[in-house]
Amino acid sequence: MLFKKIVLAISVLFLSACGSSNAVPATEITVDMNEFLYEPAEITIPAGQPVALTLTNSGAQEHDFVIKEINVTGVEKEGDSGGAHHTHGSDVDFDLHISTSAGGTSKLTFTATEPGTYKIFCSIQGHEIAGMIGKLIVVSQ
Ligand SMILES: [Cu+2]
Repeated sequence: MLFKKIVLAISVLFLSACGSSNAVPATEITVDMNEFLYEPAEITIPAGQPVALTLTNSGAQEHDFVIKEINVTGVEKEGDSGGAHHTHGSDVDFDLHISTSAGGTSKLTFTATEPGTYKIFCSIQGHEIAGMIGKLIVVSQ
């Protein structure tokens, strides 16, 4: 349902951009983080197109957004609050990772190249086991 709306929004944006540019605008998605969940916990995005993920943290603790293994290109981060808080990994181990301070906002832009279902989790100690997990679904176009 949400994905159809996103596709429609992209189509409208693309049509309105016709003649001026061939660039596909990024799909904009906002995910809120709190103790101890992602809202929404399930995100569906198109493969091969840029996605701009805005992560807000309405909680009282720092949270992060991690996907351990995913094929991505064009990764850009804004407002990453990442500190040395990781208990079972680091940027080196994670294909996608951005941290957001309590009350803060960060932005992660990327293009997922392989359709599939990927697990999202918070790498801060105790959060994943407390239920802070989600699902990223990448669908082919
Ligand atoms: Cu967390």
